[in-house]
Order: sequence, then C-alpha cells, then structure tokens
Amino acid sequence: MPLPTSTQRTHWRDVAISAAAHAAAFIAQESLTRHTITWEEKSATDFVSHVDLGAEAIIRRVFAEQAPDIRIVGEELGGGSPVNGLVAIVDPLDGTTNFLHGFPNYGVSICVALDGVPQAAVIHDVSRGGTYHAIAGGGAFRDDRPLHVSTLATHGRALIGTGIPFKDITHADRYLGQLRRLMPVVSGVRRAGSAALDLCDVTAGRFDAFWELYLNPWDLAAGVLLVREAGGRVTDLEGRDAGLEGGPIVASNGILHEWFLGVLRDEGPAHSPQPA
Ligand code: 2AM
Ligand code: CA
Repeated sequence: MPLPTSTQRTHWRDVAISAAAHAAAFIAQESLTRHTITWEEKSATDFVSHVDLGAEAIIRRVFAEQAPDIRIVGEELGGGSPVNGLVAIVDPLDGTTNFLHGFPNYGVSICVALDGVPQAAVIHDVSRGGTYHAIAGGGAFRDDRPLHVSTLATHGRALIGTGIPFKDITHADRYLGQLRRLMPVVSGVRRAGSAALDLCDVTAGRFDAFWELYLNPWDLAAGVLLVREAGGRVTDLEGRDAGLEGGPIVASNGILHEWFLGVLRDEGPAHSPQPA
C-alpha cells in the first residue's frame, strides 16, 4: 500500500473517534451498575468483564461499517499481528481494574497503523470525558484544543507517571531499583492504572515523563503517536524509538529524556546532572 494521504488518515481518525465514542457511552452506562458486574480472571491480577468484550464488539462493528478494509487487533478478541498491514489496534477498556472498582481513570484506545507505523490515534477518556486524537504529521489534540508536552527542564520539579509491574513479578526487583533511584530526584511519581491515559498525561504536559517495564501493543499504540505529535519522545529503555510490538516504554517531553534513561538504566547514576 502506498503512503497514506492525509485525507485517508483523517478518515481513519474520524472512524476511530466515532467507534471510541460509541464504546465509551456503553462503558459509562455499565458503570452505573458496576456492583453487579461479574469479573473473570485472565490471570491472577488481570481481569475481564462483559464490559470489555461488549465495548470491543461495538468498536469492531463501527469499523466494519465505516472502514471495512482495516483489520482489527483487539485486546479481548485478538486478530493477529499489530505490525503487519492496515490494522486498528484496540484496547476497548484500558484501566479495567480501575473501572471495576469505580476508580475514575479508564478509557478507550484505538490506533490505526500501517505496517507498524501509527497513522491515526484516538484515546477517549471515559471517566473524565474528552477525546485525545492525532494523525501522523498533524499534531495532537484534546477535542478542539492543540496539545503540547511540557517544557520542564528541571528534573527536581518533574511529575513522573509509571505502571507498577502487576503480572510478571520477576520484573519487581528491577522496577523497585528504578523507583528507588528516581524517588529522591523528582517532584513526584504517580501510578494511575491506565497506560493509555498516562500517555495522554504526557501528551498534555501534566506528566513530564512516564515509564513502564512491559506494555501490550493495545496499551501503548495510540499513546505513542499522541506523545510524538505533541512534541515528545517515546523509546525503549535503551533509547531506541518505540515500536508497536509491545515491551518496555519510556515517554517524555524530550528535554528530560536522556536524563530519565540514565536514571532508569540499571547501573544508572542516582543523581545525574541537570540537562543543559
Ligand atoms: P487494561 O486495563 O487494558 O488491562 C499498564 O499497567 C496496563 O496494564 C494498564 O493500562 C492495564 O490495561 C493493564 N493492567 C491489567 N491488569 C492490571 C492490574 N491489575 N493493575 C494495573 N494494570 C493492569
Ligand atoms: Ca483493556
């Protein structure tokens, strides 16, 4: 497939906005009776309910009607490789644990990508309202408002988002070492429970940086494009540009990125110098 035109990207974004809005309305409606919801365990700490499945079915239906050439890769119903062909990488409910507890931080994440390159991204913040969106080369927005990452250069003032390992506990020691090195040299660290919304926080300049040791493609795909379109940087722990396969992720306003990578590095200095 040749390079997509901006008209195609805009169409894909608009379909994703519509699909996310329909799913968000369903999730918001179901939240009113969340005490009656039955959860199932995907693993000991990873849950799913009819809300996740219903929201993904809604998204699939909207894409089938409005963009049938796009293959869906969803967290709940699968769909093959996220890095081959024209796909929509879908997390129908990011922050399921928050949703099930009534902790207001959960959303819908959709990224349209071609051969592993993000083209359009939408994250609908269900708990607070508002739609974050971007097309490649077109900037990042929350509804009609353009967004930019923070301009903070002083790490001592930085607010950092993170995700605590919850599934593979073998990451715990490495993670705790990173947290231990970071704690004394930043202003604060937050764990809000939705990676997609954490990346919106970087996009909008509320977090100056974010890291997590492992994320799935559906947790990170839309957020990667949003952060980059807002002027930020997203890499792995070695500083290589993050792809959509899933793995470790480090996102920042760009200015703090090299400093942040240095702290996260296992043998990293506890007190690296301020960036210039
Ligand atoms: P999910 O709600 O779509 O499963 C990063 O921590 C990501 O891990 C979250 O965005 C969340 O996506 C997923 N996750 C799954 N189970 C989790 C748990 N028990 N605690 C925190 N995050 C969890
Ligand atoms: Ca999910």
